[in-house]
Amino acid sequence: MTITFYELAGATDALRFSPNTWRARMALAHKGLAHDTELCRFIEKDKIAFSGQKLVPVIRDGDAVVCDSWAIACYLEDRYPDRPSLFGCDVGRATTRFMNVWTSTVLHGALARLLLAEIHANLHEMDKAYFRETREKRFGKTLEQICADRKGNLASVRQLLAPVDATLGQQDWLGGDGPAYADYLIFGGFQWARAVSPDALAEPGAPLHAWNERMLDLYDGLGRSLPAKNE
Ligand SMILES: N[C@@H](CCC(=O)N[C@@H](CS)C(=O)NCC(=O)O)C(=O)O
Repeated sequence: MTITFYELAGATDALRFSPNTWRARMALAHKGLAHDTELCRFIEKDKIAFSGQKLVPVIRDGDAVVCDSWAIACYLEDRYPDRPSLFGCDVGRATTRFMNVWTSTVLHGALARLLLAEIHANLHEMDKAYFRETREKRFGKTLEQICADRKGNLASVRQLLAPVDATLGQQDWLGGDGPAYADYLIFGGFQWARAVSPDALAEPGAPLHAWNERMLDLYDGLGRSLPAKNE
């Protein structure tokens, strides 16, 4: 039985910019699970109505419907225990849960201030009005105001990533000897930026930069299937 994976795309089908769906896509690849992909744009909520909510990623695996990237990672780990582990052990799952909350709130919040205007420019026409309206309501400012201080916003993201860079100076992967879900959490943010931003999040020569190149090489270069804006 094949898993169906529901995810977002932008102006083109190849423009899979969503950080949360990248987490799930990398988790599926880590587990070596074949899947079909169904693309939805923001306003195509009817395509995921069966899940009872309005956000992606969603997976359907036989009778199971799972939404939310963290719930999907935990589902895959528990449903496919004989495949490579995403967390290593229960302590690994518990500490990775902290990273899930940190990336989803602190890191993604800072990345949103850096990227929102560029995301808007790279959306499918059908999504542009919806995206502008919902994000401007959320932030209480126009997209242009949110993203006005581009240099400052990039500096804030780099400052937040400094401890990640320091960690990767001591070990090749956040998962230790090999990639794990902790790596996919940070990588989701990098893919979000790769899709739309001319700025590189990591400075050339930094451990974080070398790590991102290793991440892009995983699973036959899965991450590189997303065209980069800054190459
Ligand atoms: N906590 C959820 C967040 C999911 C989420 O915010 N997904 C975004 C794409 S990255 C979405 O579907 N947005 C649709 C919308 O804003 O209408 C997760 O980690 O899966």
